[in-house]
Amino acid sequence: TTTAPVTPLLRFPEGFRWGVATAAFQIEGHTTADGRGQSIWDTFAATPGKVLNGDGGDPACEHYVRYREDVALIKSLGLTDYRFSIAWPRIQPTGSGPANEAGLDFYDRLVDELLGAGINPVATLYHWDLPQALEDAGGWTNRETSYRFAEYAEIMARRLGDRVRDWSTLNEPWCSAYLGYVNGHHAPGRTEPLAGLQAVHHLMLGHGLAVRAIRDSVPAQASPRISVVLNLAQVDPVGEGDEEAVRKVDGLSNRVFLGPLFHGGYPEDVKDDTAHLTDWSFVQDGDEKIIASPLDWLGINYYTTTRVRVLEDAEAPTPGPLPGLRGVEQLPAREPLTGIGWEQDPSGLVRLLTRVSRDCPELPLFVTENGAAFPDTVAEDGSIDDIERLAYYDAHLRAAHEAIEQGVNLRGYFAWSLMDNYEWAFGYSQRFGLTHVDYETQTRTVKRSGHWYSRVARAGGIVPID
Ligand code: GBH
Repeated sequence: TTTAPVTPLLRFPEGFRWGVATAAFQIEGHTTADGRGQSIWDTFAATPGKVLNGDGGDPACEHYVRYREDVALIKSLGLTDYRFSIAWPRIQPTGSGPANEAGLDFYDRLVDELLGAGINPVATLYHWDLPQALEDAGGWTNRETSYRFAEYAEIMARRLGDRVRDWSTLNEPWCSAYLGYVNGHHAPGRTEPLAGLQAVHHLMLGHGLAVRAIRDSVPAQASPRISVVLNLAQVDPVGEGDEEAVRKVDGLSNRVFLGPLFHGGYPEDVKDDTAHLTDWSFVQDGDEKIIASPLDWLGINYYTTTRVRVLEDAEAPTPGPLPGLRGVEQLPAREPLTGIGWEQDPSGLVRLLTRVSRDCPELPLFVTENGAAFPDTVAEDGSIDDIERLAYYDAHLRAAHEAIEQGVNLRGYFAWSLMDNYEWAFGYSQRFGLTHVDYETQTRTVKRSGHWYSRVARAGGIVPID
């Protein structure tokens, strides 16, 4: 399905990694197989009104039984890396206690299949599927969850650490904390601003504990490369005088994570901005040191951009997911939009990468997700001509290249996603895949964007749109 490599228009550095990403709940299906426990997303999806059309984690892409075919697909695209997540409830059905062998065995087989195909596995431990039993005990608002997460990390490092080198602890703690506990758009669907800040801290504490657990538990010969994946926001001011709005939104979106990871602790201005909600006494002595455990790389997920301005009334609450935010107006998305309604701004990726690079000069960076949803049309001959998605990838890869030229230490790029899948609160209505999935037949068909991305990966750089 792919043609011979061509000379790229824009060449990426030697050794640049070309990957695709997925997440367990979005692709696996078979949600009750082999002793898998219930996750907060099973509960949420089964709650009327939470997910479009009441869609749940079945069938998804039935990857749980089709993983061999999916690995072969990744191989056929000529990609170097596959970023996937492990479903905690398959490993510990209630979030604590002994591991479920059948669950471990699935990821064992997946990793072996990848290695056999010459694809580097990049494993994420937590992509939002918290065991429901832990949520029943308070979820990420409960400090105990951080310790449970580290135990789970240890189980996985012991089991896969001889073969998996690249680990991410959390995917997008911003989403877990703010969509899960502040605006309730994601599981567990709570709407308590204070809970959102507690969740931030317990996610980050869990991250730090997990980093240590992985380093302590992998086999002696293994040298793990450990990371966290953040959906950092590119925040721009509407005009002069709006810097204060940028500071606040950047604080709650970005620096609340980057601060304890790389700069010695939670930013004072973020604590001040949220003082009406909490005195941050949930942060205990020593926690910030644990969160600062050294990382080998940072994953950044980028989709869109945000413009903000100050409100005259600095105390006026700003509706939305950022806990306790006041005095800020977020502007509506501008054209061109993707099919899910998010603004397209490739230049925002350059600004974001150069900023993080200035912030953390030595740190290797990866774009761990980037992509676009559009409604696809399957032609008579079965082909999918998704030129809008292809153009989105082309523009964002050019942006990534531009960032590298500006000195950013960008080591790889993962498209979201390998295939159409369960898009959370949007159910199966939004398609992000380089590969089309027919949910009736489970047939995978590589789209025009997927064929193009395959040529990009083989060429080691951007190739013409044919
Ligand atoms: C990622 O989330 C997830 O990791 C992945 O599982 C998911 O499928 C993928 O992206 C696509 O959604 O409300 O208009 O201001 C990304 C979540 C998307 C959250 C952009 C913030 C802001 C858009 N982020 N969103 S808007």
